[in-house]
Amino acid sequence: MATSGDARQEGSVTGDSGDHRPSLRLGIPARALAGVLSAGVVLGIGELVAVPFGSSASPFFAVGSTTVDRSPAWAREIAITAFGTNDKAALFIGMSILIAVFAAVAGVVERPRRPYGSIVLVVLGLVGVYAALSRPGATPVDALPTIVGVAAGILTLRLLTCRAPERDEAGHTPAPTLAGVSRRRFLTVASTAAAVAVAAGVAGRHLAGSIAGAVRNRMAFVLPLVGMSDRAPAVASGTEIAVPGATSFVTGNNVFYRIDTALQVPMLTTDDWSLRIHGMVDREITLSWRDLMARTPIERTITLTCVSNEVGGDLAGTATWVGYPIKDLLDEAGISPDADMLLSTSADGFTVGTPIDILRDGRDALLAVTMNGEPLPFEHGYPARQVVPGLYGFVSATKWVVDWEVTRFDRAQAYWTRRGWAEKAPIKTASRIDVPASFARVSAGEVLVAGTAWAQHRGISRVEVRVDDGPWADATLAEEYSIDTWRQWYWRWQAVPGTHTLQVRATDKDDEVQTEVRVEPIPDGASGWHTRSVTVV
Ligand SMILES: Nc1nc2c(c(=O)[nH]1)N[C@H]1C(S)=C(S)[C@@H](COP(=O)(O)O)O[C@H]1N2
Ligand SMILES: [Mo]
Repeated sequence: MATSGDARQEGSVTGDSGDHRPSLRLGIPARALAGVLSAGVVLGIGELVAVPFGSSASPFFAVGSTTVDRSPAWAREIAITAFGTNDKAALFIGMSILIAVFAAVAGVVERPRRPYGSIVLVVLGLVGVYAALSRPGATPVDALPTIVGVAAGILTLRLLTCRAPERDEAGHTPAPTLAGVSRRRFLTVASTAAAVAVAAGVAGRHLAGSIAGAVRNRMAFVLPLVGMSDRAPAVASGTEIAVPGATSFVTGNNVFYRIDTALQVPMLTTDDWSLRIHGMVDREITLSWRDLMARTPIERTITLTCVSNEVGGDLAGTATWVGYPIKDLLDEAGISPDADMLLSTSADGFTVGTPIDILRDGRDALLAVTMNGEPLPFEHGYPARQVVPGLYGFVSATKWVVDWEVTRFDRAQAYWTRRGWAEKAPIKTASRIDVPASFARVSAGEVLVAGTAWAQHRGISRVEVRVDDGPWADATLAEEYSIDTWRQWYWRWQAVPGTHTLQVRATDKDDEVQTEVRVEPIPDGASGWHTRSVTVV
């Protein structure tokens, strides 16, 4: 193989050694190829970036769908008559040919100083942006995949067709020209661009496909049937105070707080899912989805709370869950008497350590599969997550859980414990003023002060309110749903003009009064009384 290529000036046309140009011009076919490869990069990168936004944000599929939606009925008739069920394939092939033609032209007309080809790519990109933004339910971020793709495509086109000016022998920097690019360099950049385009496109399609598979799987999910005696009692009207602006007793799935370390929400199907129970057990078991569904589910309404919740914060929510008692599943495996920790792991490797005695003390610790009458939303752990009344989420509520290792606290450490958080963390008694809003202006006279309080698995027995450090007054408690849920309260305040400070504290059913001592969430939860300033006019 000849190795003199670097010294020799290579190119496909017009040798022009007379004017000290370092290399030769690229021929038309090479430039056309450069254009097509750049368009491939636009589409491939666009496909990959579109994954989190759904395929209607992918430049290619957005343009395809918009074409289908906008084409007149007769055109569709013709397409269906001509191509039958291959009409979509025909559309995609047609689009690809059209894009390739424009892209080839773009490559041919690209100039270092006059980037006409880049302009062609921008125009094609605008078509993609227009299509993506006109899909049903589109938001401005749906333009992002096309914009990022076009930027990558322009970069590719310029790398392939333009070369940074080099100094000539006299030391002058020549004006940028449609400068030559050595064949070797062209081939390297071209094959890299092709590889990037294909890899990004394939990866994007694959990820989008597995996401679509998980979405379909969740849509086909059959809610487990819960026996009459295992249903959660309905939320009685007395459980919910009728104060405008108050937090609703049950939190909707779409407004339920979400806390996790997952940059990409795991998208499992029930077929992908299994739960391996191992470690200090009598017999290791792996439950498939079908195995789990063969067990008897129960339904419970339980309030979850995040340890990161600040005093007065809203990282708490109540939902009705259908799930399988964790205790029963552990008993099937047989727990060694020496074990004291259940180390649970999610599909994305997050870990949680939960005291086994708590899981087996009779409380409704669940491996939950539904939330408020639907399959778990993906962000909340589809297809299965833990819910344990009375423990903060980081030590109990593993989402996308796939592995249970029965072990000991002196042998294993979970994700947040390794990062300075507590190893055990029961939920601290808390109370929160929800009404009036922070820094609200209210009229003098009777003002309703209302909120919520929680001490999961102990229950709330009393809530007191005070104004400007005055005497504590008993608030009226809403009916208790159960000791595992929050409890609403209200208090009628005879407000006089001025700026006032409202404070609340709760007492749990162990007669422990919520502590005034303010601590930060780390390591085992915030404490202190929630205080709110209100102006009365
Ligand atoms: N897999 C996984 N599960 C997790 C977490 C996580 O980061 N990854 N975070 C936990 C924490 S800190 C909390 S408070 C709850 C929150 O559950 P939610 O997002 O459904 O409200 O999930 C818990 N389960
Ligand atoms: Mo949390």
